[in-house]
Amino acid sequence: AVPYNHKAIEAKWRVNWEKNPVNPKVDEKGKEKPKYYCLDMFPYPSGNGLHVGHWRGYVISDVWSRYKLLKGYYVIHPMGWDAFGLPAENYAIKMGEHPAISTARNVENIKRQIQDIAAIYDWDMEVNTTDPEFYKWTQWIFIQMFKQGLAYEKEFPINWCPSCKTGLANEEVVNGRCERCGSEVTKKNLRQWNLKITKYADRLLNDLDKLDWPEKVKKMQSDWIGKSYGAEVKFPVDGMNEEITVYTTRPDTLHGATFMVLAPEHEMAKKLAVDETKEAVEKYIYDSSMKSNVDRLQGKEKTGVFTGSYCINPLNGKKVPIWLSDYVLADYGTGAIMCVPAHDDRDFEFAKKFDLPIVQVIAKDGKEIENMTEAYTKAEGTMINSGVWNGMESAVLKKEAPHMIEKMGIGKATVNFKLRDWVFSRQRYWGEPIPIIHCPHCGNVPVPEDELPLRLPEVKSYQPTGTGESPLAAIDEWVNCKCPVCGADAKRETNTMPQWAGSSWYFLRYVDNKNAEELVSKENASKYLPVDMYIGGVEHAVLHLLYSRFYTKFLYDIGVIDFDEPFLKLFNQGMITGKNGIKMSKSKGNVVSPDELVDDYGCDSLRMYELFVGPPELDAEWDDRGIDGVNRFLKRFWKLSLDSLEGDVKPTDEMIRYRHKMVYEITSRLQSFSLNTVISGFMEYTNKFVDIAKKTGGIDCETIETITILLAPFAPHMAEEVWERYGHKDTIFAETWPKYDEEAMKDDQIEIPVQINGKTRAVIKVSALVSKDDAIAAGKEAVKEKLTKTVIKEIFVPGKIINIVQK
Ligand code: ANZ
Ligand code: ZN
Repeated sequence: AVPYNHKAIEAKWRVNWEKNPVNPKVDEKGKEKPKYYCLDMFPYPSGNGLHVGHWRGYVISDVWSRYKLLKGYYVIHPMGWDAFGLPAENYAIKMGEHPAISTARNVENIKRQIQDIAAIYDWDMEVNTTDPEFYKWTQWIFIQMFKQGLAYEKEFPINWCPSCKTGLANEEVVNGRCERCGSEVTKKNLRQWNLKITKYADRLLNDLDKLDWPEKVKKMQSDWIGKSYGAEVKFPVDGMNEEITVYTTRPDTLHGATFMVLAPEHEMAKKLAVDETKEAVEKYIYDSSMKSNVDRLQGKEKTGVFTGSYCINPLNGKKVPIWLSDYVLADYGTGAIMCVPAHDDRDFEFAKKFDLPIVQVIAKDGKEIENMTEAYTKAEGTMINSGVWNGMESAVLKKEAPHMIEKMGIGKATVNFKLRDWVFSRQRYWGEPIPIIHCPHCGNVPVPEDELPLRLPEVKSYQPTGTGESPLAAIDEWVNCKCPVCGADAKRETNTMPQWAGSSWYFLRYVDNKNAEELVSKENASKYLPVDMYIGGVEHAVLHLLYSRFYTKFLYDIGVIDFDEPFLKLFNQGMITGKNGIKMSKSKGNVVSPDELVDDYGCDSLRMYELFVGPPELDAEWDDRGIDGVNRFLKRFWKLSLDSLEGDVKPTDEMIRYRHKMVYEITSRLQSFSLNTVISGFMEYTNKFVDIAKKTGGIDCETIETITILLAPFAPHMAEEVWERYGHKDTIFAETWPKYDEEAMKDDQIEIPVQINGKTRAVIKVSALVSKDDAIAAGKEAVKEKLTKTVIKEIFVPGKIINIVQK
C-alpha cells in the first residue's frame, strides 16, 4: 500500500471541508434534526498564542461534536473571543500599543492556530466581546438591570489591586491576591456600581440540583453562596439606650457567650469608646480599614481592642465586655458576634490572647473539661451551665433555639448568605463603558437604548490612573453630555465593566450574532439553547460559571429567553503541564508549541495524542515522545485498510465478532468520556485485526468501514481519506455512528473436559477464545470439591482439555 502521507492527506481534506463543511449550517439541513449545542469556553486572545495545553480542551470538544454529528444531531459548535479586560489591556500596555490593535492582531493569530486543530467550528457564528455590535447588548442588559433596581451605585471599601489599579469583585480575589496579576489586594473606599446577584442566591443554590455538572464545581458554588441558618440575638448595651444585634449559627451556646466582638467598621464602634480607650479604638479602626478580607480572616495572630463598654447577655443577664477585632467582617451577618470561646476556635484563640473568661456549655463525652486547651466545636453532647436549657441535647437545641429566642422576644430566626453583590465597575480603559449619565437634576439616567452602543472613545493615554477614576474621565468631550431626560448639562459614567460582563451571556449571541434588533431572537434562542455540553477549565467555578447562571436567570425573568440555566452539562478538562507538573508558561520556558508536532506527525496524530496522555479530567504531564505511539497506530491502520481493500476478503465469524465488540467498547468508553481508553481501545483492536489479517490476507470491507467511522471524530482527515478510497463520494460525517449487536459479540461456546491427574471429573462450557487463566479458573471452580491436595501443575490445551495435577 502507499505509505501514509499526513501532509498530503490533511492538506487535501482541509480544502474539501472548506468547500463543503461537514456540519451543515443553521437552517439548511439542520431543521429536521435535533440540535446539540457543544460549547468551548472562549479564549482571551493573549499575545502568547496556543500551546499543546490549549489544544486539549478544543480537541475534546471537537471529538464530542463530531461524535454527536454522527449520532444524527445538528451540532452547534461556535467559537469567539473574550477580548475585553485586564489580560488584553495589561499585554497592550506592556507592548506599548493600543489594546484595540494588539487585540485584533492576537485574534488573527490565535484563529489561525485554532484552525490547525481542524475543529468543526462554524465561523459564521463568531463573536467578539469588543465588537460594538456585541457590546451594545452587554450594555443593554446592564440598562435592564438598572431599570429593575438590580444595578445600583454605592460607596464602600472594596478590594483594590494596587498593580492593576482597579477595584475587584470578591470572586476575583484568590487567597488575598489579585486573580489576574497575583499582587496582594488592599482596600479602597470607592463609589461603585454593583449588581444585585444576592437577590438570586436561593435560586442559584437550589437550581444546582438541575445540573449535570461535576460535584466538585457544584460544591464550590454552593459553598460560595454559603447559605446558613441561625439566629439574630439582641444584646442591650449597658448604660446606653442602644442594642447590638449579633448573628450566630450556634444559638444553643448563648449561655457561654462571655464577650462580644464587633467589626471595626460597625456603626457603634466609635460610640462605644470611652475617654481612656478612644485613641486606641480609633487607631485600630483606621489600621484595619487598610487590610483585605482574606488577610483579616487568615491573619496569623488575632488583634483587637477593648471598647470600654459592656452589654448584657439577654439570657442570663451577665455583663459581657465589647471588643473590636478585624476577624469579624463588617459585611457578613450583622457585623457583630457573640463570642463563645469554649466552642469556637477563633473565639478561643482571642480569649486566650486577651485573657477573657471561657465557660463550657456543652459537655463533651458527658464531662466538663478541667483546663480547656482547645475549643470543643461540635454540637454533640448535653447542655451544662445553661440555666433552664441544662440537660438538653445540643443538636436538638441548635435547631430549636432560634424559635425559642423569637418567642422570648430577644431575637429572631434568620438565614444568611456568604454571597455578596457583584462589584461591577472597573477603573480601566479596555472594557464596555457603563451606559449611565449622571444628571444634577434627574440623578442616574440610562443612555437611551436607541443610542446604544455607547462606543468606547479613542484615548491617547489608556494607562490606569490609580486615582480611582478610569482613563475615560480625562476625555472632557466624551464625559460632558446632555441629560436625555431634562436636557441639562450632565456627565457620563466613566467606569467600565469587568471582563466577565461579555462572557456572562456570549453563548446566547452565537446563535443569532447578526441580529441588529434583539440580543437574540426568541425563535433561535428556544431552537438552539440551552447549551448541552460546556467544556473548559475548572478555574472559573465561582466566577464565570456563577455570573452566567445569574445573567441567564435575569434574562429569563425579563422574558428574553425561556430557560433559566445556561449549561446543562459541564466537563472540566485537566491541565497539560510541563515536566514535574509545572504549569506551561512563557516565563517558565516550558511551553510546547503544537506547530512542529503538526508538521512532523500531522494534526490527526496530535489530536489523538492529546487524548492519549491521560484521563481528560485530570492534569497530565506532556512528553513529546509519546506521540510516536499514536502515529504508529495510525500508520498500522492505514496499511491494514489499504491492504484489505486490495485483498477483498470475505468476513469470517471472528472478524464479525471483533467488529461488534469494538463498536461496543469504543462507544461505551466514549459515552463515559474515558477518551484516553478510547485511544488505547483503537490500538488494541487494530492489533487484533492485524493478527487476523495475517491468516486471512485482510479484513472484510464492512469491518474496515465500521472502524473508519469510529475513528472519524478522532482522526478526521485519515478517516475521510480511507472512506473515499473505499469508494464513497459523500463525506464520512454524513454516515451514522455504528451499532453493535450483543448476540454477535458473544464468543462461540465449546465444551471442554476438566481432568484431575488425567481423569475426567467434569465438563465445562467456555468461550472458544478463552484465555489460559480464565479457562483454568473456571475448570478449578468446577472441580473444587475434589481438589484436596496441593496443585503442582495446570495444563490447558486450547479447545481440547484442562488438566490439574495435584499431589
Ligand atoms: C456564636 C458561635 C458559637 C458561633 C460557636 C460559632 C460557634 P457561618 O456558618 O459561616 O455562617 N460570625 C457571624 N458573623 C460574623 C462576621 N461578620 N464575621 C466573622 N464571623 C462571624 O458562621 C456563622 C458563625 O460565624 C456565627 O456563629 C458567628 O460565630 C460567626 F460555638 O456565633 B457564631
Ligand atoms: Zn436630568
